[in-house]
Amino acid sequence: MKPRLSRLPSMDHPSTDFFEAPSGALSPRTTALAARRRFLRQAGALGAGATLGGQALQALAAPQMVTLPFANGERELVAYPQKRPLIRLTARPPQLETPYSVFNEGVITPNDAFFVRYHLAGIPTDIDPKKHRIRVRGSVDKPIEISLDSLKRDFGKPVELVAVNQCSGNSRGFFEPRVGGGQLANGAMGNARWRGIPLKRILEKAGVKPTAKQVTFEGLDRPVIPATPEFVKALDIGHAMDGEVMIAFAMNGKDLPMLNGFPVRLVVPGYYGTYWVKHLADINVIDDVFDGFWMKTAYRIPDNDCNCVEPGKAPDKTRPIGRFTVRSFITSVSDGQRVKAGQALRLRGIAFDGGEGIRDVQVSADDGKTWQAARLGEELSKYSFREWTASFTPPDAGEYTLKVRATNRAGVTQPLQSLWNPAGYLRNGVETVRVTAA
Ligand SMILES: Nc1nc2c(c(=O)[nH]1)N[C@H]1C(S)=C(S)[C@@H](COP(=O)(O)O)O[C@H]1N2
Ligand SMILES: [Mo]
Repeated sequence: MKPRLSRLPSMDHPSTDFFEAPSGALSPRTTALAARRRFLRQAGALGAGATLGGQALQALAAPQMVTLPFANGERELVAYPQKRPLIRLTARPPQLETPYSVFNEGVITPNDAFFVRYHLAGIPTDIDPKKHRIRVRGSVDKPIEISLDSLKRDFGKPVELVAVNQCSGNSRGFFEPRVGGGQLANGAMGNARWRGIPLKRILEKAGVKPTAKQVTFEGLDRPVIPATPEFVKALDIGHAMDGEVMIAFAMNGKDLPMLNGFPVRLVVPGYYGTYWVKHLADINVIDDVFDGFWMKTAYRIPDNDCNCVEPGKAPDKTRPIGRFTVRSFITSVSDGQRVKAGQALRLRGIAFDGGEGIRDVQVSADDGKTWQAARLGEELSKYSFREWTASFTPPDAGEYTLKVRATNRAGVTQPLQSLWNPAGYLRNGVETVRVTAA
């Protein structure tokens, strides 16, 4: 079937905010405008364009482009503050993908290469960490407000965990038939060492009432028109209290980059990035199931065994998205690469899942007819990218179709073909790379 954009609704699309008139005039927080400009001014072509009369400057430095491997995959590479040039999906709000080659450089994604996803155009650009507070309220014995200093000082020894953050819509651009929403390649994922305080300790300090059912989370970003729902996410109380969900204040040993949630964000190991609320400022314990837009309407998957539907169909029933599917990638060779016949080719890549941990990775060099076990690297945590390596010597000249397939410790394996759902979530079919030996 010819790729086409389906008319079905998608839930991870750039919000309506993105299509509005330029910021500032419409922003409810006009005081933030100056700071925003200052921030955006550093943002290469974008900021310069916004403040200095962009045409002249843009003519001086034509933006670097990349082409993602699907129709309409042309993107600009743009360097935002604290970031190296990343693949820009949208400018307002900023949505940036990590170039795929970064995943071959190591198992940890550097902060300056880590992807960025926002829904609302009113993003914070200037936060005073001394003034930031995390408010804990709702169905608790004692509402509290926590400063950054207090978070680091009064809640016990910080914990560290290496965990993948991946957008629900990662790899959406590869769906066929195509689906609406941000057309992402494989760069809306990253793996970092997060440091922070377990959410459990904070909720315990406030004293969760026995009637509590869920906890909601909100950051500092805001819609720029009242019709756009604020970005609020919810976790079940048992999940929020599991001791693993973390309020992180550091990423790979440094403060969080502004665009990744400075000064604090939620880390929800094994769960899609939508729950990893950035610039966390409000925690509300509630006695019912939260029915805000980003839980009740958006970020939902078919509620059946495969979490899939026949292409073009709408699911009968949906539920909120949860844990990552099992995935693996070949990072050391790229599609179309020329290699030497009779010479060992080193294959390397990464695998991860929603928290069972990776049990094994298999590679095929004959389009999936036969498979060999890859060697697994160190397990930094069951939530981390796991490195794998293998070697393949193309016996003759010709084309070889390489595939990689991971299985997690629950025995769940990637499907050979990706399953379909209208929002383009959960993609995890076996990845293929073709090389030509000569
Ligand atoms: N405050 C806030 N937090 C947010 C979002 C947002 O729009 N606002 N988007 C979420 C989504 S959908 C994803 S995929 C992750 C992305 O995290 P990153 O931008 O640090 O890569 O942030 C999550 N946290
Ligand atoms: Mo996301």
